Amino acid sequence: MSASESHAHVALLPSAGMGHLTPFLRLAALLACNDVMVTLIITRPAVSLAESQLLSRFRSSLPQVKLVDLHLLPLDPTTVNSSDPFWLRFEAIRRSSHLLSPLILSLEPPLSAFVLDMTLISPVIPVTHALSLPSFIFFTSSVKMLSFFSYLPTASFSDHDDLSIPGISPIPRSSIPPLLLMPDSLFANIFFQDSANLAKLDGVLINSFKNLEPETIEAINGGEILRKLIPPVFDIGPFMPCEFENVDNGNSVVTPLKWLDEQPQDSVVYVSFGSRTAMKRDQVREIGDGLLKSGCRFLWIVKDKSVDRDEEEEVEEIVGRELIAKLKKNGLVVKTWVDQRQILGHRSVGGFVSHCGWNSVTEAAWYGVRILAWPQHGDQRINADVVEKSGLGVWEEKWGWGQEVKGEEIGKRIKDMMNDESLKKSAEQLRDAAREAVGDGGTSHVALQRLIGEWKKKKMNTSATA
Ligand code: UDP
Ligand code: G50
Repeated sequence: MSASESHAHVALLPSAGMGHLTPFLRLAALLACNDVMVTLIITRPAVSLAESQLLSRFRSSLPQVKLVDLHLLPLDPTTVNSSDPFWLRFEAIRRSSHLLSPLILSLEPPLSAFVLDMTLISPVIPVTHALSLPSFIFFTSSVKMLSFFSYLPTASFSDHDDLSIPGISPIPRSSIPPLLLMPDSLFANIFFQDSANLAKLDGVLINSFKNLEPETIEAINGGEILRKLIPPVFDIGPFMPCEFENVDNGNSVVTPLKWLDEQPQDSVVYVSFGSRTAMKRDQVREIGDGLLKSGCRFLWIVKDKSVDRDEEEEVEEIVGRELIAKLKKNGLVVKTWVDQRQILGHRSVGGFVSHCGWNSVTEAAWYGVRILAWPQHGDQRINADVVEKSGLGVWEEKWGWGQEVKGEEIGKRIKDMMNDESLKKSAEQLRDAAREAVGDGGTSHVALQRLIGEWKKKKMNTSATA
């Protein structure tokens, strides 16, 4: 049997931003380790420096994965109702989708399946269908968000109602991504268009696992309504953070890892709002005040620009010199890109103040680090609910979208979270469940093998009919 007959060959098409690229690269690594041939389609140019750097580390660490470039057509921003650089790039990829066809045809051996980002469904499906290519999405958020994504467009609910989805706990109106309630926004346009095309897919890959979202995974697989709206779901997470993500912060005087090495076990709270959430200056200062008041040791990543953060301003100017001087006694404040994987995996880190981007949630679960959820936008309140219900963390629901929270309250919540022994235990139990899920015979391991088996069959069928 030739290599092309014994292996599945899949192409992956991520969307823009670290929150989409990172899990796609982890998926690529996972598939490559499971004997799948992987071609990764890279859209050029990248939005952030962080993405370009991650890609170059990935390229040298996994040379068996083939990288091909897709050069995007320029996008006229006046034709799009958004100023968010990441959503503009999603739209640019969508408008360049027709360029995929010749690229796919040039790949050898022929593909068994195509795995695209969930923000690219409606423009890419016609391309893959015209080539009779089985098409899957990788949904880079929670299963709960997937249920919401599939169900919202068919739901009728009034201005004040919570959204009831059969089989899962209701989603309060206050948790709906604000941009979805603005019908002309680019986000709402893409969301509703893509959701209507969900049923055309052959399957959905998702970075989640049974114990993290038991109720929702059950409702999707067994429930009458959701099963009809969503193609087969493969819960194959949590994806293991990988070596190629290693960042060398070597030229700073005190690197986060060196500093963490000197702290007692389970004593540090790590504070980060992901790769693209910029905080208002006043809120940054309230967080600083809250950290002081918590009395805890902390590693705080400050970010006040949405793209990258190695901009001109020093952290002293953003936080304020006086406050920084006080903060230095009990913690480390940085604004460079850090390797979150190594931080969450460090023995001295016990808690995580997180915006609940889905990658951060799954990484915290993987390392058993308890979360204080503080969602900022998009899917993050829906994810925060998952965090709370699973026992991975706590969520102060009344901290609303974009509403300033005072230092006093932040400090109290951090202190409570760090002192909560039962929360610490339940987060650690979730870590054990995560490792069991991806281990031999675990639910995610079985789902992955089933998926790869299906891809191989699809491949055989294609050659049989050729
Ligand atoms: N991340 C990191 N270092 C940073 C900021 C973020 O390694 O300084 C990683 C984090 O571990 C996660 C991703 O970037 O894998 C961010 O994705 P997430 O879904 O948590 O949030 P987003 O940035 O998309 O809002
Ligand atoms: C903001 C963002 C990226 C992103 C999300 C944001 C999600 C994920 C769910 O809110 O909410 C999702 C969004 C759009 C879509 C399908 C699924 O078309 O910058 O992923």
